[in-house]
Amino acid sequence: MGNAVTFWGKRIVLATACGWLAWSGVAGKIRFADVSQSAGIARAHRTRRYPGPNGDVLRMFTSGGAAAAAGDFNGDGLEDIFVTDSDAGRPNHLYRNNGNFTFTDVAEEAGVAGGNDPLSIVADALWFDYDNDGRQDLLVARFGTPILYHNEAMASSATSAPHPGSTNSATPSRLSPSTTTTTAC
Ligand SMILES: [Ca+2]
Ligand SMILES: [Ca+2]
Repeated sequence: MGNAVTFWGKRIVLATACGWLAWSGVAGKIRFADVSQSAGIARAHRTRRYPGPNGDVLRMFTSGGAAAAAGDFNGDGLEDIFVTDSDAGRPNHLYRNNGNFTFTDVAEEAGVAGGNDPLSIVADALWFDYDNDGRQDLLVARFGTPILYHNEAMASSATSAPHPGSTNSATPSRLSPSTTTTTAC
């Protein structure tokens, strides 16, 4: 009996909420606009190309390497975006959020542009603080071996203090490949 009351109670609450949204017009006002061009992040993902009769099939797999990961790598309170590329020698992109609806690609400066070498193909990425030092580190998954980048320094903004344990404080927001973890996928 109690479960039945709970079930119908939830149905009534849900119906009331949907009715309110329809009546208020809130649901109809939700819209998205494509601002990737003006934000500076409109770059096409490229797949790895292979010669031979099975080249197209192999290329299809690397098409699945188009990925993006959001995280505040420089600790300024603004979410930044890491975007993968999968073609041989092509750089990944680390878009630093400028806070004014634009982004700047700082992948080379931060040391995370690489990874698409002859034996490995960048496929995905994840921000997380693996060593609990308060800085977001970056795991780049590849067809091949993954790369774990340790975040070496905080943001270059005046409001961010250098990390006490940093060995690379002269290069703000640099991420270095960790030597503690590399295991095959
Ligand atoms: Ca940020
Ligand atoms: Ca960390």
